[in-house]
Amino acid sequence: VLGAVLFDLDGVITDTAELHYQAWKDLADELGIPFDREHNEKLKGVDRMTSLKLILQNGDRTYSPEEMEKLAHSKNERYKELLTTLTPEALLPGVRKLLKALRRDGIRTALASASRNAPTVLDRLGVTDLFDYVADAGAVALQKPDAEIFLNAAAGVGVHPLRCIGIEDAEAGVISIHRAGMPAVGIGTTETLPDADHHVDSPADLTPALLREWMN
Ligand code: B16
Ligand code: MG
Repeated sequence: VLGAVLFDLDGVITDTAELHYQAWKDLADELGIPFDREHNEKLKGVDRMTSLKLILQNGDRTYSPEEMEKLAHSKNERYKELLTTLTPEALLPGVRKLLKALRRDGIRTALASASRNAPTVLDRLGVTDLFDYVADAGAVALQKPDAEIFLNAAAGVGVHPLRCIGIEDAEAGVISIHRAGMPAVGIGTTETLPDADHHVDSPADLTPALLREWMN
């Protein structure tokens, strides 16, 4: 029986990847490090400090932990500036409808995002009150593909992991869902997300009935 649906944020609820890209690109340009959209794909679902390390790898010098903290901070300030441009129009198609339908059916909803800015993003999109719980990415010790964030989200809504289903657009997130013992719905294809149990092009293709069916 389906008790809760656990959502990833970027690529599932909205496409913040483009804003992350612009913020990282500004930083990489300042440092004279090559960085493009293709490289940005590798940062999806990856936490802030790990993303920074992946970018700095393409530079020709090393950075102290203090310098890296500063760089991560400066990227985040830029990202937060860009977040002020976000409006409910940036919600991916079908998301609000799905969240409302789940609520009507008494199915709990939680967010399992690696982003520490997730609460701000939900506010800007106007969907904060449609989530029963938002996992705190800052309190998670082990990032995706570890199970921790999805287990934390399940605990937050008080539903046993075996009664939860996860929705992801990144392979690391799909693995994370599986490690938490849940079926994984991939927003993508069998090529981009080979491990997902079910694939859809967009959240608009999802209904409570379909998600219930996939629990069995
Ligand atoms: P922040 P998700 C992830 O969100 C993004 O995909 C990833 O690109 C980003 O670096 C990460 O959040 C951390 O974000 O810097 O805001 O804490 O896909 O897990 O919702
Ligand atoms: Mg994602």
